Amino acid sequence: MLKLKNYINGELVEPISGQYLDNIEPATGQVYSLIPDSDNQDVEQAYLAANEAFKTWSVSSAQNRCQILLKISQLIERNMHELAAAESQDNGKPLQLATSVDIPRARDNFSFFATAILHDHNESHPTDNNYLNYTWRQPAGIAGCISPWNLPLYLFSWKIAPALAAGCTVVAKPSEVTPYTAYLLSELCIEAGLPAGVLNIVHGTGPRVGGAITAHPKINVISFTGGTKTGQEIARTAAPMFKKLSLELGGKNPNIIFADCDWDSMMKTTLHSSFANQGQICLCGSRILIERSIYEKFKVEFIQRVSQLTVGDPNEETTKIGALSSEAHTLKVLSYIELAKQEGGDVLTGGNRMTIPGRCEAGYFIQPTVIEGLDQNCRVNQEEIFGPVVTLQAFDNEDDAIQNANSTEYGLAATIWTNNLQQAHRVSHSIHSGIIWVNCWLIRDLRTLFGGMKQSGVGREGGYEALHFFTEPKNICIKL
Ligand code: TXE
Repeated sequence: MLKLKNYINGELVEPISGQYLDNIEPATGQVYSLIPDSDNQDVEQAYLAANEAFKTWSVSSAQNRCQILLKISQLIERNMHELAAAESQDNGKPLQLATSVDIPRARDNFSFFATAILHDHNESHPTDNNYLNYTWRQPAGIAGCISPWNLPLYLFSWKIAPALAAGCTVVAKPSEVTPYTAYLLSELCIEAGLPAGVLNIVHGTGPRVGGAITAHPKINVISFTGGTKTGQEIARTAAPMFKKLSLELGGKNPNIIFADCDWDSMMKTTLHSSFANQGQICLCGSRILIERSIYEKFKVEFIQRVSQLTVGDPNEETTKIGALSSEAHTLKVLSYIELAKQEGGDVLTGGNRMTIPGRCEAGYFIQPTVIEGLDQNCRVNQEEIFGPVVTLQAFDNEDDAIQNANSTEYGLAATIWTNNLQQAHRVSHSIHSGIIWVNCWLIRDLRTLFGGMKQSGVGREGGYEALHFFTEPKNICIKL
């Protein structure tokens, strides 16, 4: 059976304890590889390697870092098919989605930050013509990058690429639920000639490996994407050590549909924003708020189209909805569907676990599910479900829509559908979310900020902000 290894000091190594965890393919429910069950000893080895490598990597030229990161990007492109197949097998997502979104975006993360460092700039401020203040940025140190299972290589590289580009060295931990593409990336880094110790990848569980990274006194920058509860725990550990912290956490995003919207475009994109990646994208619009005058029309057409989405083997080209990431997560999502019924909701379509005959008989599949009749304050409309489950709610006017949209503890993203320009701006300004899409969804320009408000996290990533997060800026003031 395939045995994944840690990537420490430029080499693929076994965990010091010799212990391994099962890695399960969600579409089949079968163990298909073993992953290192690493602990704080492995994290310490990774730290020592990163610390040694920092001496040279942090002062190497931008051109040198650019060339190596571009090489990694090119190798991802060359291995696109293998990486997409690994991502789909590891995570349960349709192969087509991994091929068209996840892996190309991982490739682009490396090429974007590789070239961004060539164009970065710092500020200077002459003061009364007597003094010159300027900002001097240095790599912040050893970065700990911890990523989740929903977009495995995409989010892993989203953290690692800017950290390496900025001159940090890295101790990284992919999710233990989806470790495979991070392992393949370590092979590509060796092939690309990334110097030993610049990137170290330690596999294992959250509390043992992620906990050891967060608690390590010399790993002074932490970039984390995952659940809000985990984010709180990381913040509690990191705060007394005053670590630099970026937390990209959950969402409960509103998708606000006004009556004057472009219907076909809205309907097509809303299907996607509700159920892409089985609803396991922190940016999915899980609360669909619809202007009352079009509520019934929307409901009828949406349910009809949702019920036609093909749930099935991620390898099949026709599959739109693949498997959920794990048995535990599947049970969690199903428990929310039960809770919705207890809270008075009507399941309009879906609502059940599915068995896919053949190879995927024991996999983790749930029908795409649409629920109505729930109060905005009930748990199903307040808590992140992170699965193929959306709720429908009607609103009477703009104020009503804004009030409902802002009614959760989360503030990651929102989508607004309207052809009224003033309304689009007004509502965008009133929604408490870090990202707002108007008449579109999931468009990412790597130059733009990314991140949430409220319980969706702290720190914005994206563009030069992401590079600068991994630097320690100084102001230097010189008398002229
Ligand atoms: O995430 P965790 P889980 C949400 C979603 C999901 C819930 C829990 O609602 O149902 O979070 O998912 C590592 N110290 N999102 O439990 O545990 C862990 O090993 C340091 C939203 O899978 O937060 C993994 O590498 N690290 C989301 C990473 O944290 C720890 C994506 C994320 O796992 C740790 C995923 C600890 N104590 C889930 N415990 C998004 N925003 O995209 C765990 N980890």
